[in-house]
Amino acid sequence: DVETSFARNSPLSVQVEDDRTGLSLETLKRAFLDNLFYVQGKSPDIATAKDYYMALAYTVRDRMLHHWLSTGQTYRRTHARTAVYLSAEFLMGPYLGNNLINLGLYDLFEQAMEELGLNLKEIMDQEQEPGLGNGGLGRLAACYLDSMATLEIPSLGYGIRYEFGIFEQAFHDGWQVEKTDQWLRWGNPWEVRRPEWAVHVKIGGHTEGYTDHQGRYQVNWVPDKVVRGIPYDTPILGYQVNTANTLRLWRAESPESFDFDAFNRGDYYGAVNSKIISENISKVLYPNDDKLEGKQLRLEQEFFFVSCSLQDMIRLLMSEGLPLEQFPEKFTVQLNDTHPAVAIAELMRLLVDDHEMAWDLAWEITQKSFAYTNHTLLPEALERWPMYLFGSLLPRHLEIIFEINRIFLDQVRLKFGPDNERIARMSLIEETGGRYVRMANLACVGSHAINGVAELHTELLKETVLKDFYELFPEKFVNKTNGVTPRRWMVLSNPRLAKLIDQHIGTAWPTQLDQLSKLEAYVDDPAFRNEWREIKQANKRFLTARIERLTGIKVNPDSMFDVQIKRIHEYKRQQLNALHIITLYRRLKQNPDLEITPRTFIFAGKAAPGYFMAKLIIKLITAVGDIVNRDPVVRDRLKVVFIPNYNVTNSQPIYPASDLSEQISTAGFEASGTGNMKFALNGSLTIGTLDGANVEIREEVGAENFFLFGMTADEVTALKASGYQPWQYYEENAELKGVIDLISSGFFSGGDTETFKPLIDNLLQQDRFTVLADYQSYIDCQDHVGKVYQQDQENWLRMSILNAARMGKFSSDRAVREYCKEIWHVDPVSIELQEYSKMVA
Ligand code: B1H
Repeated sequence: DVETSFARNSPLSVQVEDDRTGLSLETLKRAFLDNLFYVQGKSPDIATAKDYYMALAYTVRDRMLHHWLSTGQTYRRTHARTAVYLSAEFLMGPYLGNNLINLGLYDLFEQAMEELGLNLKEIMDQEQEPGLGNGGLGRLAACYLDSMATLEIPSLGYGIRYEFGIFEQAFHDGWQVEKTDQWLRWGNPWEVRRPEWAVHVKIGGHTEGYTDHQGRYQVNWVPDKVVRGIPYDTPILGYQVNTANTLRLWRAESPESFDFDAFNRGDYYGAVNSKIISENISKVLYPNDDKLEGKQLRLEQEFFFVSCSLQDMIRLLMSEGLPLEQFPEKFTVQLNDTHPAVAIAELMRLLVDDHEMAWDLAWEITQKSFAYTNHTLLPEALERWPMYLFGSLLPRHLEIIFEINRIFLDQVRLKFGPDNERIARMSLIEETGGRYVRMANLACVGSHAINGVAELHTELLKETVLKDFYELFPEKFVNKTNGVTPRRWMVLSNPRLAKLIDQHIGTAWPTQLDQLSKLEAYVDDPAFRNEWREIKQANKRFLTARIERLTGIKVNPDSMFDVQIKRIHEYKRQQLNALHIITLYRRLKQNPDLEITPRTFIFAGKAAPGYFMAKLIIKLITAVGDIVNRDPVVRDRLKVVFIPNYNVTNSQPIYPASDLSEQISTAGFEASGTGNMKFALNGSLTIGTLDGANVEIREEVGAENFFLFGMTADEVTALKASGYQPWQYYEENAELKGVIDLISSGFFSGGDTETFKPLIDNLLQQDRFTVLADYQSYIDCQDHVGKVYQQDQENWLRMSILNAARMGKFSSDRAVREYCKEIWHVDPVSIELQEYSKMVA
């Protein structure tokens, strides 16, 4: 151990700590200044805030490397069975604060910075988060990496190092405008480029059959381009353990820096161009959440990172001296939705073509290796690739998929007889009007386990989109309700509440979240209740200041903070929330002295750039805000704010400051939701439908501590089957009619009646997400919410405490433990820090 006693302020003290590892206050300060000088090349007098951030990040990273190298060495030495998470998205959020928390060094670094006249939080604010995901699916991957490391599960995350992550959202005249994300502009101190483990990925071309020297028929894939994948590794620390796992993201480059053929022909620009084309693959994240964009480049991205990752796994296997047949013992591979499902065909190709393995053995290995998580029932999100497109990029994979399909459909016929409709539905190839490769079908056939992300979602999967597969493979289906990491979503983002909890129930709860139930003992304790209330107030004041800085709007921290933060989507029904705001506004206009609960409506979230209706919903919210926030009749009793550029960084101060969590999706459409969990964990109450994980949250916290409204999933289905006519709800509900008419009149659009017409027409005529049918139930429920908040504050507080106390189930640790036990069969491996001298090969 390099720690030595250190007499502060003594001129005689001898410093034997290493600046790269030492943990004393003096060493941390010295190390920080050293990195500022030698890594950033700055002296303190000319250093910028970004320089301070970089110097601090390197100082923290230096203290992670020992964990990281020891972890890798232990896994190699013990041939540790490893859980691989394959995901097109990892929405990691800022690393600095999280790494300090997980190292247990947050307070120490805070003090070190203070002694240097700097402020840790201000330095943390400099970090540009890697926005390598859209929303819940990408953030779930990040929470699972945190939990796997904390549970000491050997694991690897594989994905794409997008140069441009999710766009930055700005506003122009109340409309969303997109600006490109530049997260790499200032450099990324957390990653290490590993060119020595680069791999080649073939794309396009054709296949050729030949007979090998043993007389066996083989196939050779002759591509028309090859790209190089370079891994960039980031250490993923567990909380208060030595484990540091790896997130390995691939960047696409050209195999040589020049196309030498073109170069020799004197075509310099052509040569450089081929490099640019290769690099396109990892250039930008597709910004759709829950919607497929059938673009060639997207398929190239999916195949690119999958092929890189599988080649890398085979390299790791062989480097441990293990035979290829051991692949499913060494690795278990979780497919995060179908985005990486082409892995099933690619592993078959690698085994059968490149490693000359017999088909049946390769198929056994493949099925044993993969498991598939479905994240959505929305038909528009189900990936299907036009067959010609798929075949032109991946000719060999299409052949392999045909062969998998031939054998699979024989199996279907064997079980169900000649049921042609069933066969048409289950085929890996869709042939009804255009031919498509169905990725969900491929994922189901090629995996040994299939899971949904909340109980209701898994049941609906079995009854609807995957019904045929459930009937064929009932044993493959399991539920794995999502979870979130309490380290980021409590310890880091709500330090005041975390401290209060520590003082009452001890400090084990961040890794044993069920212990929060011990808080129930304090629900009637006046001192505890008081502190709970004051912490919420303090968090609200902090957010109030932030809102003013970001939007210029002054909100009242004593009003109810009514919050809906998530991607903007019609099924999530931000428009229903807007209808409620307008309802309250009309009531005030009609009766200015009406007693209402003062509320601040807080929205944040991005709309996919090509999703017109979502952008129009944003415009409606900002337009309503423009009127309501200024109208003197309102007397500041209602405020509407749209916090721009929702991302992990900006979300962290919002959950702890919320009173009411809006989880109002049409029942049956939100697979799980994870924001719902972050709110309740931080003591906000939910107004919600029986959708996704809301159902289970309500079960845990108790029906009396949850504001339920709206139709059930079955009722929604039944209403639609009976011929839903939304305009009838409009005709028959005077208040709803008044609200809709006010929007139609141009009241919120400067007299212009065209702006919101598409939205209104859609609600009255289509209303796919039954907004009008749920309107009255929502309004009644909101009226009740307002009453409880205003007139029964003691009960509200009690409900808030009980919500947090009963959220133990929703830790991502619980979810990961379930995956480990029931799908992956992976056990923890604890890490002892190695001595460097023993790490020499
Ligand atoms: C979820 C997606 C998604 N489900 C396609 N599906 C994408 C689909 O880029 N694409 O093409 C991107 C994302 N994301 C979300 O997953 C669900 O809507 C949430 O309900 C769920 O909580 C989350 C995590 O399971």
